[in-house]
Amino acid sequence: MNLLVTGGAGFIGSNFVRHTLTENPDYKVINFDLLTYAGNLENLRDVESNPNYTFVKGNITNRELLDYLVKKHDVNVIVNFAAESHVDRSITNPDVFITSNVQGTQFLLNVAKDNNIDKFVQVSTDEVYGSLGETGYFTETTPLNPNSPYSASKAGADMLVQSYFETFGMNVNITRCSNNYGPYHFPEKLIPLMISNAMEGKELPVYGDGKNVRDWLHVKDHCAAIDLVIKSGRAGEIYNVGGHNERTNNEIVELIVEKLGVSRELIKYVADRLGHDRRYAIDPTKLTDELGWNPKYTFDTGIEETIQWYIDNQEWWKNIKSGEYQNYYTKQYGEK
Ligand code: NAD
Ligand code: TDX
Repeated sequence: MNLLVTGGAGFIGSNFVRHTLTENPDYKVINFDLLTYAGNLENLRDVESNPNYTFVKGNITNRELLDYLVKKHDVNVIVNFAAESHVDRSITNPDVFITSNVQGTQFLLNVAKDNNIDKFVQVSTDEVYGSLGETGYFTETTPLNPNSPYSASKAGADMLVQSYFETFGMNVNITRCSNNYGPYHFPEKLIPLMISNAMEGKELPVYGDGKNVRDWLHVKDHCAAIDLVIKSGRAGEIYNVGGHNERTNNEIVELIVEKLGVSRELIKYVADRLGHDRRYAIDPTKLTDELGWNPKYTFDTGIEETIQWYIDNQEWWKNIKSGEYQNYYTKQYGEK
């Protein structure tokens, strides 16, 4: 199998590239990534000399380059991770979310269609379903109801993917996963932001009342789910991915404070995110029943391992935090 993985230098993509090269030694992986602020080749230092791995820098809106690569490497499967992924950035600068997430997906779909690719997997998100009340779960038939420019762009992409199944009979799958955590998570997102800030003795900014709920899944369990969908997902189907690990943001931040042994005084309640979704929770029954997927990590072991990874890999996140990130941080949180 020759896999074109787009966005493979980001958080989930890099974990997926590593997973694939390890679990499927007969696959070839072409990692195609623009290396935006979120793309980082340091995430893949350990695999770069693997003969089954190739990296190409490029934009998923570059049809000619994609077409050339698909032909050159005889690609049979495309997995699309490439996207602008941070909700807060989509509130301050939505334009690039439409270009990369919507238009980029459509360009990729066309390249896949023109080259008769065997399968196209779109890595989507539970955020396309919008927000839940205190009870209930998102299933694959929950209507799309996105609330942020980010989730709206992902929902738009999902609809394009489905349209290529209905209109052109392309073999597509969409995965909609809940919040991931784990190694190489960019420190703008809640968990790595709180771990790294706590280690630096910085304030821990909690939006609103901190009672918003997210459903956390270890990134390696997500990668295993995508692997299964590539191998056995039924054409045209959507698969929700989640491990029933709901936590309020307050619980997450308090856990990090406790595990790192820092002062609770660092926790600071700040202005709420605009359009802040209250609760996400995934029902993964279809993935479990049809494809036999089950998460391997409990949240307790996963978060313990993740905190330890950030303790052991301070150079990785300090490099990120010392660059352009500082401008972002000051704009977002009003301090350095
Ligand atoms: P990330 O921001 O860490 O990585 C995104 C990667 O895509 C980066 O390497 C970036 O350089 C690349 N990229 C961005 N625009 C590109 C373009 N135009 N052309 C080529 N490459 C481009 O994001 P992530 O958290 O790893 O998320 C990956 C995917 O998974 C996204 O599609 C996201 O919507 C989805 N997702 C994320 C989560 C989560 O909790 N992080 C949950 C469910 C789904
Ligand atoms: O500084 C913060 N303070 C805070 O209270 C940040 C960055 C976040 N939060 C809150 C907002 C959310 O309720 O924490 C929660 C999680 O926030 P993020 O880490 O930004 O994740 P979220 O908005 O839930 O989106 C994530 O999950 C779904 C990913 O970033 C998306 O790419 C994915 O689709």
